[in-house]
Amino acid sequence: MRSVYAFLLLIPVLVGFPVPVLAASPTCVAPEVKLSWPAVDPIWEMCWLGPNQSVGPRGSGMELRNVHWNGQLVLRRAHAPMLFAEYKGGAGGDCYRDWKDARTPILAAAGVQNQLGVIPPGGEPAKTSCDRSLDATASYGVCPYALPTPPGYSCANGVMIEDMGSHVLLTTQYIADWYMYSSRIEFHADGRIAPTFGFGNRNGTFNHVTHWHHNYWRFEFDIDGLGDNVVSTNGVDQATEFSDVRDASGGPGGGPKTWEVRNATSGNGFRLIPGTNDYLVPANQSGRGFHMTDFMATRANAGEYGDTPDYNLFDCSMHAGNLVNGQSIANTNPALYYRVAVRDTTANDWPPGCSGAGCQAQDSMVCKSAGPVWVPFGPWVDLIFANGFDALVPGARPHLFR
Ligand SMILES: [Cu+2]
Repeated sequence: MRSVYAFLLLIPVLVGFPVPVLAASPTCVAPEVKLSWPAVDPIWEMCWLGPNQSVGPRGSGMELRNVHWNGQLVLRRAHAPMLFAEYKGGAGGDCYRDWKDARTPILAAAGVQNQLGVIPPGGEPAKTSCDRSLDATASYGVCPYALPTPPGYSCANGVMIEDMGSHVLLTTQYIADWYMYSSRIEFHADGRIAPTFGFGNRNGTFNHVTHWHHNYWRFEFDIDGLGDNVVSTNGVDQATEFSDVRDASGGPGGGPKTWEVRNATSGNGFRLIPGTNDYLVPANQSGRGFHMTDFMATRANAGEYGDTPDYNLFDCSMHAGNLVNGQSIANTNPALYYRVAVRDTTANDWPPGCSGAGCQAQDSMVCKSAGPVWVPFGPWVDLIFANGFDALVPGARPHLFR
C-alpha cells in the first residue's frame, strides 16, 4: 500500500477537505483466507470463504468479508444468502428454496485453485457448468463436463482466483441437486465491482417444465468503516428501509434507475447499475407472487443474513417484509440486497397461450447469467483521476475510464 498511503496523506493539502484515511488492511481469521491483489502494492484486499464455510441458513455461496479498495473499507460482507427455483404451473406447481453450501468442482488451472494465480499461456479461465452449457437440451454432468482435461488443469473445489491484468476474478460453484450455480465477482483496478451469477445444471431434470431461478446477493456496506453510510435512489437520500424494482428508463435523463450508497462525511460511494441481462426477467414474471422486488435497502442487523433464520426447502417465497420493515437506514451501515433471475423455457410453452411459431424456442438447458456493476464515485475516484491512474496501478494496466 506504500504508493497509496503516501498519496492519501496529501489529500487535505490537495483538495482542502478532511478525509480521515489511513491505509488499512483486513485481518483474516481462519477459515477466512486473505486475498491481496496485486500481491505487491495491493489495490483490492479482502477475506474470502468458500460456500461450505459461508454464513446463513444453508450457506450463502461465495462469501467475502472486509473488502478494502486502496486501503479503505468498502464492504463488511458480500455473499448470496437466498436462492430459489420455481416452476410454471400455477399454485400447484413445484417450487424450492435452494441451498448454497455444497461445493462442486470447477475445471481450473492448478495455480489458481484457492490462491491468486495467473492462467497459463494459451489456457482458459476457470470453467463452470454454466460456461459449458450452450445447448438447448443437452447436459454435461459435473466437472469436467464431458470435456478433456487440459495439462495443468484439474477439477477442484473452492474459490478460483485469477489475475486478469485489469481485474482479479473470483469463481466458485455450488450444487443443489440437479442445479449447479456459479458465482463470480470481478474487482477492477478502477474500483468497479462486477458480480455475475450463472444458473447452470448437472442433468436434465425438469428440463420439460418452464421455470425460473432467482439469486439474491447481499452487500453489507460500510464505506470508510465509520458506520455512517447513506442510501439513495437516483440521487435522493432515503431515511427508511425500502424495496424497489428495476426500470431501464426510470433514472435521471431517461437512463436506468440506479441506487447508491455513500459515506455521508467523505462522499465516497458506490452506484449499482443493473446489467443488460438483469432486465430480461422482471419481478414476478411467473405470476406466482414469490419474488416481487429487485432491490432492498435494509439495516444490517447483527446475525440477519436473509429473510428467515430457518432453512426450509419448500419455503418458496422471499419474505421481503421480514427485511424491509420500517427501520432507519440513515447514517448506519446498510445491507443492500439485489435480485437477478433467469427463465429456462421448454418447448412451445412461452409466452403463456402461445402456439407454433409464436412460441419462444426451447432454451431450457442453455445456461444464463446476470449481474450488475457497482461503480465507485466521489472523492476517492476523483483523486485517482486527478493525479493519474498510473500512480495507483503498478505495471501496465488498462485505463478503463479514460
Ligand atoms: Cu433451470
